[in-house]
Amino acid sequence: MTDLEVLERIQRRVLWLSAWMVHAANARPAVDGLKVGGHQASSSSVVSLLTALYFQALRPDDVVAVKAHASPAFYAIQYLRGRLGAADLERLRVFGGLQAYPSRRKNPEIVDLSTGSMGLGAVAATFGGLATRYLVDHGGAAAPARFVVMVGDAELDEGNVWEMLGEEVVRKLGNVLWVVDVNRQSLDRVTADARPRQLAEMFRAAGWRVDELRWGRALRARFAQPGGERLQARLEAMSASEYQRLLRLPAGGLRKALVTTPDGGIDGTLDRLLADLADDTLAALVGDVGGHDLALILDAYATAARDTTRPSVILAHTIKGWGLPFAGDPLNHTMVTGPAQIDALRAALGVTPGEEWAGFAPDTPEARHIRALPPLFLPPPSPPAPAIPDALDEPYPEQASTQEAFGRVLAALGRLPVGDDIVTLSADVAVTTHLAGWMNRKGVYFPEARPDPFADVPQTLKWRESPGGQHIELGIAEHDLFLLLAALGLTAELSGRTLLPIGTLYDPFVTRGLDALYHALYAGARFVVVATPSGVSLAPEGGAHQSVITPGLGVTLPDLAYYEPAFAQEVEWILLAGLRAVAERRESLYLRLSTAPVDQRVAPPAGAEQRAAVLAGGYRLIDGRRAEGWTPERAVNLFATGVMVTEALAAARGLAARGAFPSVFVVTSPDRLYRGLREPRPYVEALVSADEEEVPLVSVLDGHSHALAFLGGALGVPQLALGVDTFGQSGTRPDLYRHYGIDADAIVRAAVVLLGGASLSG
Ligand SMILES: Cc1ncc(C[n+]2csc(CCOP(=O)(O)OP(=O)(O)O)c2C)c(N)n1
Ligand SMILES: [Mg+2]
Repeated sequence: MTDLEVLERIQRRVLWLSAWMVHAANARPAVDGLKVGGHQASSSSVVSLLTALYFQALRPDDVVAVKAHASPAFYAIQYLRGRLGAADLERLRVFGGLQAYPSRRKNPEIVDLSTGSMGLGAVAATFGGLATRYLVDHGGAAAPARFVVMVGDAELDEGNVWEMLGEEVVRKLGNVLWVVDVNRQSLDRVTADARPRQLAEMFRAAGWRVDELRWGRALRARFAQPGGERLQARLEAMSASEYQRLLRLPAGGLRKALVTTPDGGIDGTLDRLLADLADDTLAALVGDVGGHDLALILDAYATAARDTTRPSVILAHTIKGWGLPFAGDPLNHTMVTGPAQIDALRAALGVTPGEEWAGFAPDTPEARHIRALPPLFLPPPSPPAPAIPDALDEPYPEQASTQEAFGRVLAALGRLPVGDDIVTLSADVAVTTHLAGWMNRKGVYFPEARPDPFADVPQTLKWRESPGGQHIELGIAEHDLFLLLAALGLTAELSGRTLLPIGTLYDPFVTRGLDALYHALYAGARFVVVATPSGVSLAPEGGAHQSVITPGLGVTLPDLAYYEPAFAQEVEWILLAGLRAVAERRESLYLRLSTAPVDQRVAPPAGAEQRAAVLAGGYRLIDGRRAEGWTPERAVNLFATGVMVTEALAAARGLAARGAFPSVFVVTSPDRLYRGLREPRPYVEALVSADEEEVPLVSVLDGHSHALAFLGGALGVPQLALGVDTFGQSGTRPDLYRHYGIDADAIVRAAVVLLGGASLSG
């Protein structure tokens, strides 16, 4: 038996198992009345592509991002390769079992890279190629050696795919292979005709090697026969929908449809050319697309592997529902086989009833073939965590913004050994997010050294590009920023070397890449996001640049600690703690900063206890209880985040003058305080004393008020939550603070309301 015949037999089993797995999942008794789902059609279209990959072309140091909706086919393959048991397959979409879409974190023993949300996993995997390249250029091993990315054709409608293709560095990634499953169908319909041609041109324009598997060998042979070009012309001129329609016709009807001209006549020449073919043969021939021709696929994989100078893409034409009763049906995306259909499929694929879950017996050619294959990728052992210094002893000016402090902290880190593990990235805002000092020291990363034409001109930022650089500059593409963070933030798990990636962007544009950020966290990457400037404090820049909702995102995003420090020293402590959390793979950090200067002289003395409080989420800065005559009836607690500390301090002075007893609390992390509410003794409760049990509170932040609105409920006291609850606009800082009701006067007014105003003196 030839290798090709063995692979043919294996792919039939992959097709069967993937269809059966979904069928069985849907036949389970439904306790909640919900359809379980699964994707038989989407799996079947990549069965040949996956079989050729996993049973021949894949090397042990390759990782694969599998098309999300092909997970059943992927699981079937993992089973046949001995990495899953039949019992696992029976637990598709079961709680604690195999996930609906490949999840590295939920099924780490088999899934290399997580996918699911169209486009995101594919691009994160592509940037994995860049991460490997970066590691190699910084003295590491080329592991994983190659990133294979399998995607659906309609998946490429997602704009973030094209953001990635536009990055100059991507064309250098010879360790990336994309395989596009061109089944001409999306979820709803047959896709636009121009699409496959566009895909080829767009990849080519981006510098990729493009290989198109349009037709299989049988059809290609027919095209080469005398008159065959007429059949080829007819097939290639027709629309995708017309072709899909042909696939659905009974064999006899197909011939008629094929030879019928647009005006309803008969193309006699074509009819005569096909006369020697029986109806069934003709139907099989018309469905002979390249993406189901194992020999062509293997060739394409081998050729792609030889070109290591640029990324490759294989555009493989396939049939959605291949081998299934609903092949080519425009609505087959969600279809699941019924009982009669699965019986017919079982018979057609030669599966013995009762042996539905069987693999290959040890003495079969299939089993022998599989035993001879090199092993599949296994994640490396956890590397040691980079050592993060305990302190930097960096001096900060009397008036400093948190953004400026970040620049200083980073520059200080750059002078230490840990600086070698840090890689920064920015989507065209490196200068305005204070990275220049770091970049001047560490240089810009590019896989090849390129001269700086401005080298002889004095510049505040030197643009020195080399493979040794440690800053990666991206286009204005926030999805790229977060997906590159996703890749650089996963090298500990995939490459066995921990990087400390720090991405900077303007805070309002976090939402521009939010899906990608969500994916990066979901996939388990660990990194730091420095978002600056933020809020309406960026006054003259106006509403399109002022972030409002991001604090809420900071509170709600899982695996991401959100901090918004008030003072420079706090930036240092938080960044060091965040880097340690990344090094130890615990969580990622979102640092929301500002350009508004804050008087550092009002900061509390630095010390271990103060540092612990800052990291725990907040502390009391002004203690109203110390004032003479303090009484809880006239006490009010002001909770301020970030730059709002200045307004809160002014408000406290105003309130004290009116006979009230304000305390000022600095909330360094609304996120920590909120998460702490589930602790047996929430940290926020420890911030106030028993005699303050009924003291009302005012909260204020430069962002939407709801991010701190839980405090009153948590402490069981009345609260007025101040913040920016609508879009920003241009103005001076005082103008805007006044307009949005977050200035000292607004805080005083809110406190007076809570204290019942009249009882205050002055
Ligand atoms: C971001 C996102 N939007 C929508 C969906 C829902 N969805 C799942 S599959 C699919 C169609 C995918 O088409 P294609 O990529 O061609 O895959 P295939 O035809 O192989 O199933 C859609 C819209 C999704 N998973 N992710
Ligand atoms: Mg498709």
